[in-house]
Amino acid sequence: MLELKQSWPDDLAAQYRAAGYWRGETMFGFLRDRALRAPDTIAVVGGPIRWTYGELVKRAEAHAAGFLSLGLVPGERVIVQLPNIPEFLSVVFGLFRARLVPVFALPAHRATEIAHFALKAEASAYVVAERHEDFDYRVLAREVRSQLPALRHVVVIGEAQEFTPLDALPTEGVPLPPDPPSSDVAFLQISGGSTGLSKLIPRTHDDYIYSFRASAEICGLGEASVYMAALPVAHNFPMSSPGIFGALHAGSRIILCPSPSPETAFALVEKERVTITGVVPPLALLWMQAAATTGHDISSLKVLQVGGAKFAPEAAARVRATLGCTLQQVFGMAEGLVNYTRLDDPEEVIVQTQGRAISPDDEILIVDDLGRPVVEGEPGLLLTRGPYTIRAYHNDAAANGRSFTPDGYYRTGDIVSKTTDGYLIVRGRAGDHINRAGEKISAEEIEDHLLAHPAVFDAAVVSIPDPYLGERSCAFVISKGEKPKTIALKAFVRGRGLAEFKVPDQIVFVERFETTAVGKVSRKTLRQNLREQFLKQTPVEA
Ligand code: OOB
Repeated sequence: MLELKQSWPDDLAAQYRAAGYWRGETMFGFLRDRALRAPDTIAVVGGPIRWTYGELVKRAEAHAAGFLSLGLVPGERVIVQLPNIPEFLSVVFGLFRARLVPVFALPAHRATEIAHFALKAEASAYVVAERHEDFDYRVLAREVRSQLPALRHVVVIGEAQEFTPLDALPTEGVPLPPDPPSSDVAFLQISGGSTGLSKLIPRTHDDYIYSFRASAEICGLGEASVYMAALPVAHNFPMSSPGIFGALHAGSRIILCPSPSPETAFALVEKERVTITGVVPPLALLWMQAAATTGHDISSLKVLQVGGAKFAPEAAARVRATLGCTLQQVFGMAEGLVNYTRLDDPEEVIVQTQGRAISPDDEILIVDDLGRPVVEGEPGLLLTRGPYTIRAYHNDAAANGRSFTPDGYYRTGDIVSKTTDGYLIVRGRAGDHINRAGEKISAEEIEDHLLAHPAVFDAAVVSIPDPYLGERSCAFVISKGEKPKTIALKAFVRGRGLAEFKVPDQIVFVERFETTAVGKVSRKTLRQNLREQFLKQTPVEA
């Protein structure tokens, strides 16, 4: 098994410790400390369940014993694919307690993605809930296991069929290991996947805890705060910006919302007196529209965070009037850097910018294509390094070569400009992914799936501006032989075992792709040209 590593140069690590960013806290340790201080405070609410901090810790310890009783040993990787249910927390903190390493998959991921994560991480176990939103995860687990016998255990929350029910695992009698060093990798996050398949992001206890503790401070979280997770909690935004972990660190209450529809979310805001939540721009639009006619009292909501994709200033300007709360723009990435507008920033800053970095030691460089710093205020490529931005992906030398500069900056692929106050404005991006309502889709990954179809000669996938999703995906396809039906081609891609959001929204058949006199144009230029031609012919609706 490959060792999990994430490290910073010694002098910087010493600096981050001296500055008090890295305090030696661990993922399980911080929760245990909270529970010692306030055992009877409610930590998490989901469906009919309400667990106190004390109960959550007890359950996590019981699960830790259960996982170790299966023969898993500290350091082994466990794929966790759970929806917004309280067991997400008890399982994940149980894994932390056992020094097992969660790999966070989204509920939307399917066999191809799970198998890829399992292979790359060399995972030995997989935890799912029996069903969620009419999808049976046992069917998925069966498919993945048949491809990957190394995935020794499948643990199911609910009716387990041939797998291991979480409930049946022993809850004691297995010695638990001592706390890990805080510089250890605590878990693997999944990258948005701008090129090819998603990469695995090793985050340490030190760096991640710093990011969500500081985020909780920026967001004013405290014991009286009620944080609602409306997006899938496995995503970095609702997990740590400040997310469920930041809320627990601050001693707040977490409400797990099963679906982000305004109906469900507003009812929970009213019932649980939610004070802060986070959404992606398309949901913010939907919520603003629904607020006009809702019968629910959402006046407890003080802060609406919006991030994951660019929130148009015109929409941002309407948040306060329609939802009666402060907007906070959040521009972050699972690799590290997160920027926030501050709650007391002038309205213009909140509406027009994507915020400024968490840490005084976040280093931000904005450069041109040749890596030279641009003139202040001008747009350029965003490079960053700092106390919670990774220096390397796990088990992916090629991606590391592309994604990090020799002096350790992460190439975000985002094109931004910076105001004189250090606030970033996202202008676009250099990479070829599609940001579909905050879900990142790699053009290359989808092209490869399309090319696997016998009637596809070539394919180029591009992003098209979309009034609701922000961007949607459009596949330009050259067929060979008989042209397949659009619906059949979409079904084919879906059938390859992919998250539904990756199935092209639109397919356009073309006769050929443009080449230049000197030969083939680059994929990048080809995608750009196709997008431009398409937009000329099909103006985007307002
Ligand atoms: C968040 O994380 P990821 O890893 O799914 O995606 C990161 C990418 C960024 O590089 C950028 O391209 C885009 O998503 N993005 C935004 C944005 N927030 C993220 N683009 C424009 N405006 C924004 N506000 O998406 C993420 C992680 C933590 C907190 C928030 C979002």
